[in-house]
Amino acid sequence: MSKKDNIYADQLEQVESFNFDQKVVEVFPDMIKRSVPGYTAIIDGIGQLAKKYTQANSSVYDLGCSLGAATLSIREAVNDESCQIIAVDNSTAMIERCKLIQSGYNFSMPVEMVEADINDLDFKNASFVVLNFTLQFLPREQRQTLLNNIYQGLNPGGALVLSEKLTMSSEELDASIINIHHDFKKQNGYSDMEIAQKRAALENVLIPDTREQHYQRFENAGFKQFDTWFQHYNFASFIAVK
Ligand code: GEK
Repeated sequence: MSKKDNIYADQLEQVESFNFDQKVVEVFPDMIKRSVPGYTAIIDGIGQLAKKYTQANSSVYDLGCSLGAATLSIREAVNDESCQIIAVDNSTAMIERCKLIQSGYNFSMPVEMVEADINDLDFKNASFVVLNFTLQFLPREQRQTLLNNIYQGLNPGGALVLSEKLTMSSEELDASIINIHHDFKKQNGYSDMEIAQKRAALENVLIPDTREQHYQRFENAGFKQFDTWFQHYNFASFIAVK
């Protein structure tokens, strides 16, 4: 059981920019479930999609794996010892805890956990790649290059799953869905102050794009087939197939 997320419960004199440090690691499973609508359904869906797209003797990548929730879902669903999962995160605190968690499960699919910047990876023989709420934390100018690299490393028939917080297509709609998302957080026990301070911490750190921007990047990278397979409020998950 993860500890309750109280990071922004007290009034802070100054709200620092959000980063994935030890404090966040301690409460991460609670934080992400209470903050991201549809998170559990997406994690389950990633397992099912992995089962469909993972090819024998290939690699699966979980990019920005945090504590490895998607990795676990894939390991459980695919359970093929001819494949390997490479789970990558550039936060030392996250990857250390991820190693501890993954070692507690005994699935046949080998998993390698790597502390690295996902921009520096050389993707090879990949059949399934996951970017579950990670791309939104990269500077915008790095996003297309990463998608290009993933596309180049994917085998034909392989798939990328990309989950992101979205900006809606009009300002009015965006404001109204953001309000509904804040209500979702309130229903999950966050106070108005916690929501406001977290929002300030994520300013210029989590930079959401529109669905159209994501679709354009898929197209630019070379993907011919892509669609939204899940959406809850302004949180969506896309699949793109090579
Ligand atoms: C999940 N996928 O539970 N290189 C490597 N890792 C990065 C980089 C980078 N350049 N930038 C950010 N990260 C997970 C949830 S959380 C999303 C992903 C959230 C990592 C960062 O350290 C963090 O662990 C993760 O991306 C984003 O399915 O907290 O909203």
